[in-house]
Amino acid sequence: DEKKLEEIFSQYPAKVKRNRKKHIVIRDPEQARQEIEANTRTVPGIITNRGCAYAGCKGVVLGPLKDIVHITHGPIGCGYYSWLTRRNKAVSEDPKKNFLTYCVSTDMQESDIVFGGEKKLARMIDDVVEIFKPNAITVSATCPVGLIGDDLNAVAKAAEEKHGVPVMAFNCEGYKGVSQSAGHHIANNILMDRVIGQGDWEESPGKYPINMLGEYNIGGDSWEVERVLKEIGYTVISVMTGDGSYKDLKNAHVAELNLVQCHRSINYIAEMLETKYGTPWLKVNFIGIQSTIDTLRNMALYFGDPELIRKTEEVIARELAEIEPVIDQYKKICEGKTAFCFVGGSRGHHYQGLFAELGIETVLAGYEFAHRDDYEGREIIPEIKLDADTKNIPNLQVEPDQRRFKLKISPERMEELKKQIPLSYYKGMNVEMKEGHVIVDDLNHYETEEFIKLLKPDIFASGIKDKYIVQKMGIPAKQLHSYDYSGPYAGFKGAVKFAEDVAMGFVSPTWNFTTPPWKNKPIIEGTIEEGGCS
Ligand code: CFM
Ligand code: HCA
Repeated sequence: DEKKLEEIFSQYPAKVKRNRKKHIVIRDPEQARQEIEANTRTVPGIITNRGCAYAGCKGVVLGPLKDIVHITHGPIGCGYYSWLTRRNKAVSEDPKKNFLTYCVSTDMQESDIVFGGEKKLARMIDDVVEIFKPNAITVSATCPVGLIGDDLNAVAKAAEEKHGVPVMAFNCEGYKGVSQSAGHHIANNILMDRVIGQGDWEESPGKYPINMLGEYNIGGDSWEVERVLKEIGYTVISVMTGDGSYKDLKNAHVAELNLVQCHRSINYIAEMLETKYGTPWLKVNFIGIQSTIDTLRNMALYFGDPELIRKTEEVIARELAEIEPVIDQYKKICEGKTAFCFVGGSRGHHYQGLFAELGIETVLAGYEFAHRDDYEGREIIPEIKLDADTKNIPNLQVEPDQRRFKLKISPERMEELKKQIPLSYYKGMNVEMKEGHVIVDDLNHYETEEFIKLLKPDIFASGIKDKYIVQKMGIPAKQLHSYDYSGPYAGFKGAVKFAEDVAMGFVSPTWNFTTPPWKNKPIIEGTIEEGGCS
């Protein structure tokens, strides 16, 4: 396998080869540790699937908050191309307080770039307050704003004083980091500083209060998860940020447990909530049937109430009885196939379990922009060297809240629980991958084609940027970002929907009309000369 990898690398210039080698690991469970390089700059000229800091901040973390008007300060392109493409669904009890379908941008022109855009931004905030009366406003900076030096914070502060509405500025210029990941961190800091804890609740209105962090309600995922959680008896205080709101987030401090679905995008808030309010976080995974069951059991164990444990088992049994016969028919189609699973920062891991439940083995997986801890586990965090790109992002330090800090469980019980469930811990993706399987960080289009030729997967799961290239190679491609406009895929019913969509991908007659490259191209190439082969 190493030899075949060398062949792929041999096309690269020496410097690029040295770089890319560090981002690719062939899984060997015998080795105590296998280091992977991650969260570093993409080599210029390489076609990556990564996005920018603005995408991670405004697009991913802030965008789903429905009662806030999100202003993109910059030329129209950044706003337009981040408008509803992520499929984060939301409904509001008050239809006048759901602004997600709007695309609000200052539409900077050449004269604004030359003379500055602050006045235009201030006027836009005035208009937004007057027209929409939102619960809050965010202003996200795009690249040119940082280059010309508009002072977003000053404009936001003045507008906030003028209107009495929270106006939050995010210096998430696209170039602020090596990928979306920088934008997650920038958004996490300000949500923690300016939103969470601003509410006046001192206790939860219901039993077993939880926040769901890193769940963005793509295709309705969080609705399916909430359906089950509410059935069991949990009180969902807030979801960060799918179908979320300023109104809910400001009281997030009353939760007694924080669930972390996507570790990459929100581990900062999870940690800060633990420091500030004494609330532990639990790594959860609602993708896949067994992962959902394990997660529900872990949650029940944390609260430790026999009635909650009983109810959890009752709901699990009922849900399973409903879905098993349906999913079994799709399994028959999927059994024995292989997949590539390459997504942004957490789905590359989470979807492997669901694939396995359908009998599909993931032979290559990776993340666009996750960090080493998402691959190797949180224990390696102290070893990660902070480079200049990372140091560029402010690291918010929080202190225990004098009035509200409360240990939710005793330190002894916490230690006991940590042995059984992933409390304030994430083990990463790599330990779950089998021997010989390939882990690739920041996979690029050249490597995509080469690995497809080498490993011939039956299905390729990733995003819009490579989907069509892969399909033209004769391989069914499944978008795990937008779900190809389907979903939900989370929880019990989501697993069935996923099985149905994947099975449909395999049986589509389309594949009879395309030929994979290895079927019409010889594997060995050479020329025939008189007197023999050479
Ligand atoms: Fe987390 Fe996400 Fe993901 Fe992500 Fe994204 Fe996304 Fe993603 Mo696209 S927050 S890291 S920055 S799970 S938008 S909902 S699908 S790349 S794997
Ligand atoms: C983003 C959003 C994205 C893009 C999806 C894709 C999403 O990174 O800015 O490349 O298919 O999930 O919508 O990740």
